[in-house]
Amino acid sequence: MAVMRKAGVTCCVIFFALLGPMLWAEQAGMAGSQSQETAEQRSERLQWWNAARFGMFVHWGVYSVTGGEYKGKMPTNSAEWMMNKARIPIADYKTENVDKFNPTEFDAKAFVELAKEAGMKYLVITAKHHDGFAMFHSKCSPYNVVDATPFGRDIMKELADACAEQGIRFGFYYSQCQDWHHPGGMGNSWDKTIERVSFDEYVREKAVPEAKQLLTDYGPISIFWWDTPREMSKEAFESLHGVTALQPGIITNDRLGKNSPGDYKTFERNIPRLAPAGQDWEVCMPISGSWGYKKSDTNFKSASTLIRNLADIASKGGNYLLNVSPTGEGTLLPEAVDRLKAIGRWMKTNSESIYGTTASPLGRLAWGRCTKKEVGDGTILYLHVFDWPEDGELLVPGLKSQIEQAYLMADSTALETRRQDSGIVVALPARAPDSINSVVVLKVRGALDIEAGLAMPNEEGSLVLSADVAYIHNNEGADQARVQHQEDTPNIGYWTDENAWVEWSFQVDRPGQYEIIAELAVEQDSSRFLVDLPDQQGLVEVASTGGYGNYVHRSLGKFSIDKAGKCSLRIKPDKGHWQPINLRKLVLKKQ
Ligand code: FHN
Repeated sequence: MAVMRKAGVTCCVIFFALLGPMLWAEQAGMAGSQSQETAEQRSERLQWWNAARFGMFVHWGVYSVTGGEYKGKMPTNSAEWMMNKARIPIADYKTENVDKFNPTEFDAKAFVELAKEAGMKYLVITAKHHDGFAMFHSKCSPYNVVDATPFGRDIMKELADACAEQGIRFGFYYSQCQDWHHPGGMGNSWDKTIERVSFDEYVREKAVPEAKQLLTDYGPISIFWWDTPREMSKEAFESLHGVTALQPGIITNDRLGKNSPGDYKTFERNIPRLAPAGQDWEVCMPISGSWGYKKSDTNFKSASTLIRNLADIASKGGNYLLNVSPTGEGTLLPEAVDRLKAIGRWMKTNSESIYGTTASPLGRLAWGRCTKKEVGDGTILYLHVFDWPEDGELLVPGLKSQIEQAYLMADSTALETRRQDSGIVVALPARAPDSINSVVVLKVRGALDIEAGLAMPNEEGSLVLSADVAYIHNNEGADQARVQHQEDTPNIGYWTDENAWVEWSFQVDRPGQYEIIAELAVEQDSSRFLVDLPDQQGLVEVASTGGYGNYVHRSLGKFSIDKAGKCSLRIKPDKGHWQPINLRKLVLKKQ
């Protein structure tokens, strides 16, 4: 047995690591408009955003003239990175792209109409991307769409006006650190003609004045979407952060500075398997492979993927910011238009199951996803059925509540429900109304009564209790322990608090002896915890596995379970002998 050290040592290290973002958050709060905000005011400010669930992201810049191609070569990255990847000198970028940017087909009104038709409630567009080119009439740099291109129109103004007219919330993307054109901007290491000035000078001369202008001259701006945070001076950070105060009520993302949380967390391209605890969040994702228009990019996601992504994200309480890429003519490719229209058709029938919903109260659902709305003293559950059951029986596992009404969202057909031990069964018609995602509406009377997802034994009688189906008793987040992901696999981590414990409920078909094997990682020394089953408890000590990323399978011993039926297993830190562990799963092997 390894010599045990006081748990506090490891806890402190992790705790300090967690303090970083909090300090930045305080700093950010001091500099910004929302410094004195209460939790209630904050949730009011984000109310529209949380209800929206679906927005349009637009990456549009002068790189679209050549569709991401430079002198016959197509760099592998997203098209908006063409200047960087092909190491294009500023002078060449001007003649090849800026001087030729003339998207005469662009129609802001029609563009916003399409976003609206798709069911999107907000639109965020690249006012300036890393190439440093302003897609608006910048007052501080002639390197902008009005002064430097044959087009000569302020695209941001046209879109801001069209959004205001059509009731779509409008936001700007702004690349505050990378600017491959300004001599103080970050990122351009290839153009040796640049006579360097400091980053702070760039922030003073360009980034702050441009951000100010965007937040002053373009009407109500609902979102400011910073990108690619880098280390910067406190002055630079505060001056950039401070400008957002120009628009009271504005919402910002988490990409202004390193460790600056903004109002919400961003995920890029991928949907997290589990929602981040206690945070607002958004997934941004290109409709095809590239953010900016790229001629060679035919990698469009299917309408089915996009519709299911939207339901998946909403079922976890997040927003979907779906990116489109206008061409050099100012239009979207038919592939993108078709997909937006397909989403719009689905939303026409089903948007009630997306807008204003919150995360699913149910565990993992084999057939699809669930979103929820609280109405009066009841709850509506929207069951997003991706895989229509062949036997016509849809099991809502763990649901115990009384069902007031059940019907198909597509045509209001009433559906029969019945209760069984494992949950509520909804009787469905033979054919799914929608092959991609059919929504079944369940109106539940009174408070929701749900039994945490019951893990079921496999054919050999073994049970797998994974981190993502555990119930974490962490006093609503006050005690540290939560589900996180490493290499895309969930684990219960940040378990720095001896008061936090976890519990699984499962079904036992065959009572008897079970060996419990844990997949876990322990950073240092050893950690002791209680394995608590109804018929047997045992203190177990596990030695260090060499690091939080070093997962091993360790037997925790043999335990007996005397009765068949519902059972629960708890893992509780042994106070004073606890070192944080990362726990991926327990496997209960029938002996
Ligand atoms: O480098 C950019 C990229 O071009 C694109 O704008 C995405 C959108 O989230 N953000 C950056 C990478 O994180």
